[in-house]
Amino acid sequence: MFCYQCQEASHGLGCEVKGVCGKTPEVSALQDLLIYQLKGLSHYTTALRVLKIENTEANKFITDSLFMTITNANFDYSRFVARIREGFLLRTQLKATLLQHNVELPLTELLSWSAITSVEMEEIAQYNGVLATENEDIRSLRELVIYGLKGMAAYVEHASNLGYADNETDAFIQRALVATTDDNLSGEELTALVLETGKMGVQVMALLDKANTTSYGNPEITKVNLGVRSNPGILISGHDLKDMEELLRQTEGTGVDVYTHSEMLPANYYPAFKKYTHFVGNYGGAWWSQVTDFETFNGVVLFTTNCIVPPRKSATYVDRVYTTGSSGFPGFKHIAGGEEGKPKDFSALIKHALSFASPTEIETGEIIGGFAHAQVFALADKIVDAVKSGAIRKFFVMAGCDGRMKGRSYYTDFATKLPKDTVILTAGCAKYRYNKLPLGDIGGIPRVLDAGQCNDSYSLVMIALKLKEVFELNDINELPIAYNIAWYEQKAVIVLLALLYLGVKNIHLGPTLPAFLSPNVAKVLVDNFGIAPIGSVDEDMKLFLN
Ligand code: SF4
Ligand code: SF3
Repeated sequence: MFCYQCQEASHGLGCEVKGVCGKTPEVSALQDLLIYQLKGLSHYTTALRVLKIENTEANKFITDSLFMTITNANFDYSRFVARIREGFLLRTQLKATLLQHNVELPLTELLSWSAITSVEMEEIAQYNGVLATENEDIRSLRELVIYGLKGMAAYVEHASNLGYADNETDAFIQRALVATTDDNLSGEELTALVLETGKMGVQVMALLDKANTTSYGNPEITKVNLGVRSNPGILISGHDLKDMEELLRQTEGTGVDVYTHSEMLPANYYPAFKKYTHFVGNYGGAWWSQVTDFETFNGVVLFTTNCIVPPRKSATYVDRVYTTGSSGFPGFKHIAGGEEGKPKDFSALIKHALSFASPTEIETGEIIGGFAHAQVFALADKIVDAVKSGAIRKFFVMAGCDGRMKGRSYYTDFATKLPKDTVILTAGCAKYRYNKLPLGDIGGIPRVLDAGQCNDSYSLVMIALKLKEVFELNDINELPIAYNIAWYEQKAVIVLLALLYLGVKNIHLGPTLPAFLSPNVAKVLVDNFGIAPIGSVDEDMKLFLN
């Protein structure tokens, strides 16, 4: 196997024996093969699009499959085998439609390979993974695009679950996948594609923002309870708000309480979810703390997306964990999507939840969040006054991901050491490094403003653009905003590309730079965008504040 798509890539280079994330070489091979298959399918869908034929089934297959290969989303070998088999059927169908229009694509290996058994699949994967591209710069650019597409696909899936779709995104994703198979594209052309990926990233995040806020209202300032009640509970994790809605609806009146974990915390900020009296609050920390949080939670857990951590051998919670959507893990029960137009059926896990004790309290108190764009715009006058009077000296965008790596204590230390006249703007699970610290407020404005999930980084961009307008600046980089972003998986990649597309410069990225950036590609990012790795807290603090 070879995988270097996330921040945990072994030795900062890539996982070759087994994923640090727990991904087996067999699952890694099938994920590679699925991506290879998606590239082939995209050749067909792109050719069909020239004939003005849109295949919605293929669009969904491609985005959902990309999502399945995101770090920590799906570890289930059998789901990938089934998926690839489905892909073959789809390919036959797409090919037939093209033939009906007298179009036949040349049958290259990419468009004609087949495998019947899973062993054959693994064999074919050996030659078609990441390392199949020999030139390290071209490989780096191709993978940078693909990881951006994976992140984008996740957001597309969430929006589509709420009924918001946009064919332009599908067309782009598939065109970009095709481009990663084109040996004639130069480094410059691929670099342009990287930026175009960022542009589409902005569009997709805007679509998801619209889907979320139209469906559930604008997030509002909310004090989220961290304690527990005495009913049995269901802990919902991941990012899918449609699943959140369904779970709340179906648990109402059953005697089961609902708590959020990790990236589902921002669900607490939405008006439409607040009306449920059995929605208690948030339990535990960021995704990697699940290995202890799930033990003490006692009840049923539902993963709607990443990040799943393979349970330890001693884990007692395995039989009470469920997955749905693109997520999966062998040994966890999977709840498939409802039939066309029908909601998912969570009755089995609700019944299961009733057989457990209530959660063990691991903390008490509240955390505050809900500072997405509409809420911050409502406070704009107050914030602008605070900046003008000097009460707020600088904003620090510290969005992104959290992770297990020891060096991530940097972000806790950084947040702690920031001067009291600075404000942190955050989104994504990175916030767990400092969202429970007593950092206080500036004239009633909390010093940590949490906009929501990683996709809500879009809100942070909206806020920056609003401030640029209010202060009548020409360039977003003239604002008193510094970017100190933490990354882990591919959703952070699309967020980063989106920021680059919007012209944000001098982003500091940590805790380590991506292994998939070759020295030359990293140099392009440094030279053109001023991207830099993090240093020590004290050095960085000095740098940012001068
Ligand atoms: Fe390694 Fe990350 Fe790939 Fe897992 S996803 S195999 S940790 S690089
Ligand atoms: Fe976190 Fe996995 Fe990226 Fe949505 S839950 S930000 S790491």
